[in-house]
Amino acid sequence: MARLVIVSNRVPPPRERGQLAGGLAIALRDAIRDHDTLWFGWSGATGERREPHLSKAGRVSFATIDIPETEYRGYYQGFSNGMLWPLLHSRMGLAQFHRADLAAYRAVNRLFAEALAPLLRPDDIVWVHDYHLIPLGRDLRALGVSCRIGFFLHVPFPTPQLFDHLPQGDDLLRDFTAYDVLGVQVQQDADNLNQAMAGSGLRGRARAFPIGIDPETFASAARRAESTPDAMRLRESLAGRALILGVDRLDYSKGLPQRFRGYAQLLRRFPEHHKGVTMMQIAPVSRGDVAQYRTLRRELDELAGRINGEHGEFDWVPVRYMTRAVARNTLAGFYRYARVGLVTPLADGMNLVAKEFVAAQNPDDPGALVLSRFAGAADELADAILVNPFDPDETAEGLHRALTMPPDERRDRWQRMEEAVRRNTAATWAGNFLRALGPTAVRAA
Ligand code: GDG
Repeated sequence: MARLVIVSNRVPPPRERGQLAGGLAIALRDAIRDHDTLWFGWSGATGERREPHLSKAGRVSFATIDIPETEYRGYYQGFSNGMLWPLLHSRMGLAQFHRADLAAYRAVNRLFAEALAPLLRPDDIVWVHDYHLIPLGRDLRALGVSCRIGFFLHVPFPTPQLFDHLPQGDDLLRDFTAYDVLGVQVQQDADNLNQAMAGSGLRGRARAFPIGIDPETFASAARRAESTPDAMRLRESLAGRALILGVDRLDYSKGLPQRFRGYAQLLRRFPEHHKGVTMMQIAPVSRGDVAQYRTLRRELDELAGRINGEHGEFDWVPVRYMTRAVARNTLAGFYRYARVGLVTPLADGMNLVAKEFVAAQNPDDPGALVLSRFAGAADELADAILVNPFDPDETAEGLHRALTMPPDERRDRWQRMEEAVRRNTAATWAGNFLRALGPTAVRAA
């Protein structure tokens, strides 16, 4: 069987390599189990060293490289997260373009290619991940690499009209042509990317491969977590109030200020929920070194304070808001205990939180999901209460509906959502992609 080569900006940190716990690692676990695997990416360090750091854990070899300090900022904070991230999430107003950043982005991709090419064998199957590494395939081809190379974009792709704002965007579209398989999350992203490519005279062959989770593992973690001290403390602290739960990296694509306003609107328009609900938002800080993220954090601090000031009572705090991460198993227990999952990104490739929330529910008394129709997950989870997150009143109405939904309807909707989450798991996703990339890439399921 061919060797699988995974390339991503971040690779699992050394302490997680034995058990491969992180997001992408979980999604790729079955594929990794079936193959000798090389995982290639950034070491997390900056420096001038050119040779990769090599290590091995079981059947997986890791090769990581340092990025020169001078190029790191332009590549990572600059072009990847300061320009591409907002653009791909249709937030051009937040984007900052500098030619020097684009040059650094291209230079780092070439560096990746130069370090990776000598490690490759002709029958390897290479799978490149996400927007940091769009040019990598073409750079590898330029170095004579002939093996099969696929690319998966985890984030959305905007309309061609929006993408057209990117200076030298044509060049990036051409980069996509180097890949044998081009995967995106949902059909709308595939259509957008293919149209953008057609507009530049290129043949786009992007296809949708919606990512999933490992529902069994998540459900059993949630069942176990129900009786842990943390879950019991949460339950006690809520004193019978219904929990509305949000879990997101602190990122402006996740629609957090709009969500807070939606919740405030619930309290204003549906006073019967006063003292009957608590919203808890878990929002671990990410990309704290990018200015837009610091601004967002201040805005949320202020909004949470204002809602609590305006609606709170001496024995009721309407919003609980934490910027620290919670352990994964604890999180699973929180999902299970929540009456409502509130997932309202303004744009999201998929959104795994929505799927995790569904997987974690108690089948006899499942919670309701309020979901943005702009999350890729809305395609598969059509039985959620779908809302337009830009309208706080719609979010408030969705929350009211979720809080007052009869148990039978809650169960019916949840059953259909749970089937969808089980139908398309992380393993199905990786299997489908690798099968498209090469007939011998994975064993038939
Ligand atoms: C990108 C795309 C696409 C969050 N807080 C904590 C925590 N999390 C975990 C969640 C979930 C993951 O982080 C977030 O995944 P999402 O899919 O929701 O969002 P992104 O990070 O933006 O991911 C997205 C994804 O790639 C996969 O293709 O779905 O659209 O943007 O697993 O549970 N985990 C723990 N503590 C926290 O406080 N342990």
